[in-house]
Amino acid sequence: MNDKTLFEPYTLGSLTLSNRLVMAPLTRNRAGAGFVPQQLTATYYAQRASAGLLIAEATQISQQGQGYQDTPGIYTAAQIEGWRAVTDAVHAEGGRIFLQLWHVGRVSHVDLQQNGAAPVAPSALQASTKVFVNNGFADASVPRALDIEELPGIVNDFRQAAKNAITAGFDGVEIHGANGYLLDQFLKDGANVRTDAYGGSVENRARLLLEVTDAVLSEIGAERTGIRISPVSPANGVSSSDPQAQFDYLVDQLNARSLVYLHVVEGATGGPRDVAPFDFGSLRQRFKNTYIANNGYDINLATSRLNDDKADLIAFGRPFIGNPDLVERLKTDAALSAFDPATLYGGGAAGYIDYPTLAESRDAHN
Ligand code: 8OZ
Repeated sequence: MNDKTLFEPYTLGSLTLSNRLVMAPLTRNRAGAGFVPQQLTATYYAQRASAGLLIAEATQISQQGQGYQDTPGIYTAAQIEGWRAVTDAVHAEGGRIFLQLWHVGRVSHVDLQQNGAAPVAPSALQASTKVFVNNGFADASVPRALDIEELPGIVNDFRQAAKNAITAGFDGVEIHGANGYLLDQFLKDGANVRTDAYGGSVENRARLLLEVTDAVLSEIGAERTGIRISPVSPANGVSSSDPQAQFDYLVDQLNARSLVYLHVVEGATGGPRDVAPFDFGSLRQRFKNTYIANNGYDINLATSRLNDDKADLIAFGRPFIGNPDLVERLKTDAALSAFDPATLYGGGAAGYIDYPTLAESRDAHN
């Protein structure tokens, strides 16, 4: 047996990661005015820099791409500057950090859009989901279908956001193709009933995501471009009649573009892994670069999937919230701390940067 562990270094493109543990992107709604990341956010990520790779939270590429209050952006000079403080703090701790590029599509609210406009979507079908806005949860607004002439603008917003992320000091970007947001809405026929070149067949539904990928690649290079997908997740009200055919095709196309990694939410996002029949091994086998597995992992499942060669890196999400030193805790078989759900979305330092490391909690007791 080759006995791979989570705690050995790993080569990702041109980067050496200190271990195989990835911090999954987590939405925390703590951006300041102008959707600028604050110093608190630099502290939060620097505290977690012992992960082999940090994937910073979903970050909108434009105002149109925003779906929740106080999420950060990467389309203004002030946002780039705010993120620069984050990447500097992480790099000073020896960490590596990618930024997740996000357009929410129909998972938004008129109060978050310019001049109260309707959110945009592949088709004018309302998402059955809630968004966090005006300090509470509200139904996602009824969207309008994007005109085919608007799609190049969205592709260009992703391209510019990737460029901005590199300017801000990120080691790379992750295209958010998961969880029922814009690119996943195009992929899945429960949300996409278009009759043009962007709807209908498996190839047509993948077109926007692949155009975005090509634009990002041409801007920053394949070695700095990863992608996240969630083939069977019902997150934010999406559904697909043919997920295996759709994602086998998509992953073949992504593989041909030599993206640095494929990050897969295996099952229902933040929920059961076995939500629907799906052969994730097929994606693993089709994609020759790094496969990052996510969803409901603990150390035993992580180790067994690495040893069975089902994944190269394992992404943990929520356990990182209450355990800034998650790597050390897993390595030493220490107890994990729970997080406070009341401070998950929004607020300040409390429940964000005040979770102690093991060593800090021992000191506090002495
Ligand atoms: C939780 C709350 C808001 C957004 C995702 C970006 O699911 C998110 C998200 C998660 O990918």
